[in-house]
Amino acid sequence: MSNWVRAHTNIALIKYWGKADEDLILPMNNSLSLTLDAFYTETSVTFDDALRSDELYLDDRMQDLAALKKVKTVLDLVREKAGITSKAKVMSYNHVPTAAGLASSASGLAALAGAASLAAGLELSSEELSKLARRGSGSASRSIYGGFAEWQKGTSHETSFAVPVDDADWDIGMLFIVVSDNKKDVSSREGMSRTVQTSPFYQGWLDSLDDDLSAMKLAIKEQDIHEVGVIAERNALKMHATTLGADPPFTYWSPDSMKAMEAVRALRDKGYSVHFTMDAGPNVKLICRQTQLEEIRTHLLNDFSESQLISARPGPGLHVVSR
Ligand code: 2P0
Repeated sequence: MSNWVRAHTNIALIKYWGKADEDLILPMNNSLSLTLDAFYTETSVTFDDALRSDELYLDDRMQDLAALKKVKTVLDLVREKAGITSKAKVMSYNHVPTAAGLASSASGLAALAGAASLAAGLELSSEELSKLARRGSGSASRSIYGGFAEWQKGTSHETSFAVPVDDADWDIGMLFIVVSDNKKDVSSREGMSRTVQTSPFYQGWLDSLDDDLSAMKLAIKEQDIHEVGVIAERNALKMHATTLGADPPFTYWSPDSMKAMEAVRALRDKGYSVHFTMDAGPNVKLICRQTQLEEIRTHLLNDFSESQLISARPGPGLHVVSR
């Protein structure tokens, strides 16, 4: 039997930004995402009495202790649940179309939660897997499911997990514009923590979320690509605005991010229903009709190269694969 588990990455349309509990990874707000076919991680875990410490191999390269930190949190929880004391060897492969820094902790930690629980003989429900993945990385809680998923913030480990919203079996797609980044990184973990603690705009972000979330759920139910895009774009811009108010201030935008945003606005002027979202980095992700992905990509080739433009469609949830 194969012990390889695959999880696909997800992009939030209503963003997770800020923790109420940094140890348990309880978020300040609910978030809602679309899982995509284009990027995924495959992972296997082997518990082995002969190992003296946990080992993590990413794309066949052994990782250091810093990279092992999130992984160890998930492994420890699985060991505790299953009554296992042995250390683990974790093998993980990221599948991304370009070497463009799109490797995601969402797919990585979701695949790990699946692979570690499988190796330990635990038969966990999707809800339990979502909680386990969350402890590694918040956004991973949503990658347990295909299509649209909502991470319900909860107030404790037991009540904070994602649930499926819609299988996204309709005319929606995403297009990634991969742009260069010459700036020093602020990790999302550091960025959200600094924003919660110091940005006077953070409360405004929180106050606007219920409206965005309920409008988004209605737009998904009605399969309204225009409204989904409008709400996702305004939600992302509000999230990014909070970082400018932080102390010290920071932004994830690069000049090329703004060039990509302008290209999206120009496509709208041509009549396309296309909007953008951005995460803790300079890449811009377009939300549009799946049936117009290629047409939109062709327009964007005027401003960006082939390798900068990656089309994505809704993808599946966590599943076992043979390798
Ligand atoms: C999201 N991001 O909802 C938001 C939008 C980035 C911007 O989830 O600290 O890597 O491991 O819980 O999950 C990135 O945060 O952070 C993220 P941790 P994670 O997709």
